[in-house]
Amino acid sequence: MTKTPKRYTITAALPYANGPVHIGHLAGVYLPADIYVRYLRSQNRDVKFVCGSDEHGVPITIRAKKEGITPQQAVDKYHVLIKQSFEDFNISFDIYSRTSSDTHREIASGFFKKLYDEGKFVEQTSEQYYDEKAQQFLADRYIVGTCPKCGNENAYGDQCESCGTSLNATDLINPKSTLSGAVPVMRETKHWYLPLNEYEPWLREWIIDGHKQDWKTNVYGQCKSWIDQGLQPRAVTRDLDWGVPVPVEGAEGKVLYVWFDAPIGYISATKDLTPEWETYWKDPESKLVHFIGKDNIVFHCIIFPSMLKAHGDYVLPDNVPANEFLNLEGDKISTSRNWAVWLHEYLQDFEGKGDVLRYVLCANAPENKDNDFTWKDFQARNNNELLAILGNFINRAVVLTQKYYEGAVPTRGELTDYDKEVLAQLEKFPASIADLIERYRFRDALSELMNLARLGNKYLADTEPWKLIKTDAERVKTIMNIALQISASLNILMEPFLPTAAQKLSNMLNKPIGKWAEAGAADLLSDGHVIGTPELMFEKIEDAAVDAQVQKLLDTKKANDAANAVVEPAKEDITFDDFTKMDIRVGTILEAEKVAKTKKLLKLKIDTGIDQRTVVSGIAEFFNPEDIIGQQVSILVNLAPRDIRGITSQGMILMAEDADGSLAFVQPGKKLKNGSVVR
Ligand code: B3M
Ligand code: ZN
Repeated sequence: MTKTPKRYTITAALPYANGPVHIGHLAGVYLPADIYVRYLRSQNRDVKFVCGSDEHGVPITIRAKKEGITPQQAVDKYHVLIKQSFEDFNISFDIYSRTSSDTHREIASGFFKKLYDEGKFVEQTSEQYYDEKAQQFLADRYIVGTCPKCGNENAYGDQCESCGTSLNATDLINPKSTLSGAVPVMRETKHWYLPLNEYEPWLREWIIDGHKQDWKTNVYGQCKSWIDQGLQPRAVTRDLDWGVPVPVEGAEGKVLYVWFDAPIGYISATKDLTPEWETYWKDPESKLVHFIGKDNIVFHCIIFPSMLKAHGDYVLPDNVPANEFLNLEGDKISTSRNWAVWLHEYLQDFEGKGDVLRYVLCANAPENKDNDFTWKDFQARNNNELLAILGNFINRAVVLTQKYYEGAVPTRGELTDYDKEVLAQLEKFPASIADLIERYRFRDALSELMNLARLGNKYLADTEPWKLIKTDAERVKTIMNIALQISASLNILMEPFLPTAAQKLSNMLNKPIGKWAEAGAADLLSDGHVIGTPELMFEKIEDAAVDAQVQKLLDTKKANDAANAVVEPAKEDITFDDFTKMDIRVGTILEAEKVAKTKKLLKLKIDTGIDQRTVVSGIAEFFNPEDIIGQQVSILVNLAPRDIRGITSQGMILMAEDADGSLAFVQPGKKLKNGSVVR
């Protein structure tokens, strides 16, 4: 057995304060981190859980520009929104700080200054991409191009988000400014570089030799391949006006690279939290764990550790349990395409159901591979698992106790072999769940928790106290006592995953949520203890609720398609005579009805001013017959009559087709006399 660390420093990636957070963030980073921390607290471990907004870098200035506000206004706006979302989902940070704080500026500056003074950087003047139109150097997301590693055409100047590789802007093929679209020119500028190549032997030893066993294969594999490919010096300063100023002479107008300052934000957040911050970061007996998404692996496993190593005072991460990505209904989550379930919107639509999302995202977490979130799965997991397994068991235990014993926990009589077997199984759950959590296998841990609820359900289904009550009331006391003990253990073990539901259960059992070490015991609830009133822990989610969410996504897709639709190319020229051959008039729809056994056809009667005639039109999918009667339309009256489904159609109504394929009438801008000529 490994020794229990003296204390834990747990970090969750600092989200850029450039937009709200979505289910991908929650599933990938904040939920697993929160489960881990809540578990540690239940084990009475000394733990600090730190996070905050990442408020520097190009992602912020780009957002501000898009919204026509200052970077400061942008981070102020999103910091508040993000912080609130985390609170609403019970992510239990000990502090949620921000990198624009004074503490952070001080710590980040000091960090840089120490490395600078000790000659840990290489100062180098080189040619960098510059946008002459925008009069700016093009760092990071200000420049995109093709990734030399994987061919992704939208790789940033510092990283390709497709393959995760960290890049220098000069690595990009066909670089383009995202500020003006211009092809950049080269211009000289001076920067400070962290010579990662010098840290290669050490990284090799620390990661490749040292963490092969305990780091996740996806994390270890990425690190190994980068190290094997050879590491390059990495610039840690930028020519930008938003960020922590570079604290040395001759660096006017330059700031720290956001990926230099942001991870230091973990340290400054800890300083804002506690005067003992240094113990959490400097004492070798502190276990540092970074929860992140896979696109951040290089920064947390290679670059930040090299910075920490260069600094010398700090501990290194013990583990970096990065997750893969969560997709949404088969498509990559994307802020720019609005393809996401935003946390604040979820709670507007599913009030009080934060735990349901926590459950679904953990049960389906992208721990080892990318995974897909679907609303059908969300509904099924709520109805068939949370409600049918966990909720059902608790409900039976609590309701029957109220009914038979007015809420007082009955005394157990002699135990059958089956009772003993169930209690023996119960006793093993805390250790098996703990073991999985300690190894960052939260999905499996949750499924093990549900197995305990299953055990409870099976016990009740097998013993049928509701039948036995008529024939053997003494036996029922034993059964209900055991069911209640299982409930009490569930209460402790579920808390890291489902904190709100756990609080509800605690109220129902009239007992504060105990600590992990107590769970599994057969006597958590003493004889005669009076439990509280039953309430429903979970509610059924109806089809209509998830259908509405799917519809919302379909609408998004439609809007995206329309925005991206390409306009049909122009047809060949025709002569004026060609045009005048067409006799187009304004007419009024007098009658409209569906053509039987067809989906698309309407039979219309039109007053063309010349006559009243029948036209068959393929517009039934877009209009109700009763809605269009009385409308004026344009009609081509000299089109040769055609037989459509046994009806003679005399002419054609002019329609315009929208990007999404929907149709609209081409109508006069004011009411005209029927028969007016269109030319
Ligand atoms: N803000 C990137 C991101 O939100 C970055 C993480 C910083 S962690 C120090 O994906
Ligand atoms: Zn790539």
